[in-house]
This record gives sequence, C-alpha cells and structure tokens, in this order.
Amino acid sequence: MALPTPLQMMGAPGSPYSRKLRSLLRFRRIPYVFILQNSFEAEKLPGAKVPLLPTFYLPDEGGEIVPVTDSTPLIRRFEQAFEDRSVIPPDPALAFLDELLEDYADEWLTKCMFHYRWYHEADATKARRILPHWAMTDVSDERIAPVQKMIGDRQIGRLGVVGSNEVTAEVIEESYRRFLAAFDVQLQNSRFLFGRRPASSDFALMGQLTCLALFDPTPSVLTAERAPRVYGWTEVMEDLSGMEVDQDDWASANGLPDSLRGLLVEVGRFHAPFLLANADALARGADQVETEIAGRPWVQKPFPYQGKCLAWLRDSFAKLSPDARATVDGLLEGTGCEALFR
Ligand SMILES: N[C@@H](CCC(=O)N[C@@H](CS)C(=O)NCC(=O)O)C(=O)O
Repeated sequence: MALPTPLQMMGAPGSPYSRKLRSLLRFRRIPYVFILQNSFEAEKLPGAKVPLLPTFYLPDEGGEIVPVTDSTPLIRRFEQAFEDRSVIPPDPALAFLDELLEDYADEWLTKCMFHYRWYHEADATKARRILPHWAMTDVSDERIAPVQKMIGDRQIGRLGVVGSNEVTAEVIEESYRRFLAAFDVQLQNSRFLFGRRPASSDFALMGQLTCLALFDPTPSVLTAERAPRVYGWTEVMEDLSGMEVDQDDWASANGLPDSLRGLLVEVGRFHAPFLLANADALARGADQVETEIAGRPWVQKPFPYQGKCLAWLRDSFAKLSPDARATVDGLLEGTGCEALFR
C-alpha cells in the first residue's frame, strides 16, 4: 500500500536501528523527516506501545496515523510501498540469507554493541558524557550532570538483558573480533554482502557499526587497527543517495564469494546456538538460558523477542520453494546455521 511522504521517523543519533533506517531511506531516496527523540516536535507525537527507536508514524488500515516500530518488518513494508532501489535481493534464496544476516546484525551484534558501550570504564564514561547531549545541548553542565549519571546507571543495569556478564564477556568480544576478520575478507571481494548494491542486511550491519566502529572507544580502536576497511565502509554507508544501481548489481547464488559463507560460519558459531538455547529456555519456562557458545559457557535471562525472531526465520525458511530451499541448504551446510532449521 502506498505511504504518504515525507515519512515521519523519530530516532536518535546513538540508536543503531535509527541509523540503519535513516541510511536505508537515504539510499532508497524515500523522502523522510527525522524527528529527534525527546525534542519539542517528538512530544506532539503519539507514544508507541513499546517505545523503541526508531518509531515511524504511518497510516493504519483506517487511515489513522499510528506509531510503528521494528526495523525489519518496516523495511519490508517500504518495499511494498516504494518500488525503486529495492534492498531485498530478487533471488528468494539470497533474500532468505539476507534476512538471516540481518537478524545476526540486529540481534547478535547488538550484544557486542551494548556490551562494549557499557562494560568497560572508558566506554561507559564516554557514553555517559555524550548520550544526554543527543537530546539537549542548550543546558548547563550542572543540569546535565544528574542526567548523565542516571542514563549511565540505567544502561549499565541493562547489560544483563542483552546477556553481557562476567561469564559471557569474553565470548562476546571474541565474536566481534571474528566478525571483523570475516567481514573484512568479504569487503575485499565484494562492495556489499550481496553484490555491488546494498541489501537490508548491509544496513543492519552498518547500524550496529555506527556504534562499534565509530563511537565507542574500545571497539572503535579495534576496528581501526584490525579492519580499517570496515571502518571506512561504515562511514560510506551513511549516505548512498548518490549511488546509481541496477539489477545486474545483485550477486547470483552461484557467484557468491566464499567470504559470504565465512560470515554465515560466524552466525552459526555464535547466533544460532544462542537462538536455539533461548527458544528452549522460553519453551520450558526456565528463568536462565544456560548453554555453551563457541566452546564456552553462556548464561543469561531468556529474551522473548529473540524467541520470536527464530520463529520468523523458520517461517521464512518453510516458505522457500524447493529450488530456493536446495540453494539455501547448500550454502548453509557446515556453517552451524542449518541447526536452526532442522
Ligand atoms: N527490533 C527493534 C529494536 C529497536 C531497539 O531496540 N531500539 C532501542 C534503541 S536502538 C530502544 O529504543 N531501546 C529502548 C530505550 O532505549 O529506552 C528494531 O529493529 O527496530
């Protein structure tokens, strides 16, 4: 269904999902206005049931403007409403892998993002200082000081929600170092994940990387030292509005470089065992996810939303045609991801 433009999007500069969607709208050349969270303009908008960033204000079936969140389905809705410059690979097998990599970026790399932001003192200190200034600059240092402390305390208290704790910290950091190495090789072979034009998973990676590569000191140094190519790519992704693309720019399933499989191996090593153990804990009503990831113990509270993510991925897998399914099976074999769909 058509959507009125400019789209109204509320977000914040430090929110990876806001950055994901803002750069996607720029690439797609969809007119939008960016409304800053907590601003005067934002106060006039209706609140979402679950207040998440970004929030879009879109017509419902009766034409009433309502708040809508969740970047992954929003991207698919924009595909229906605006035709040009699609971000979903036309080959259904690759569209499925795009969805899987988007989930890894949104749901696993965000563990890295949140962990690095608040776990080590240097990162937490910078975040505490800067975050409140994304909402207000025309205030005195005295007035901002309690807000800085409040935001820092609140976010550090939430580390456990994403699964960052003393048991898991090293697994999370190892997963980021391994991701950097794998993505660096992919970028040497291909400008984006699925060829010479960006897919929704590229925007999902970019969103998390605006924090990991560009803002938080510990992972930013790591990225600049180990994978300067990834750092540069993240900045370029911010605004691809001037880039011209056509259908031939999409990769074909049999032309994918081995490095894309290298990334799927990372999904299989970290994200897949987490999704499975999380779903199992939710199904049993257990109050802890306790499993092993990459050979080391993992403990955290179950995360109901990520239980839904697994169900959505399985649903998409079940809808693949026999041909697409065969292609996907071939590409996932031996990566560890196939365990999600057995
Ligand atoms: N699955 C959602 C995740 C959105 C999300 O978690 N947003 C974070 C900020 S990036 C948020 O709003 N958290 C609540 C808060 O900060 O109060 C999406 O893809 O948009």
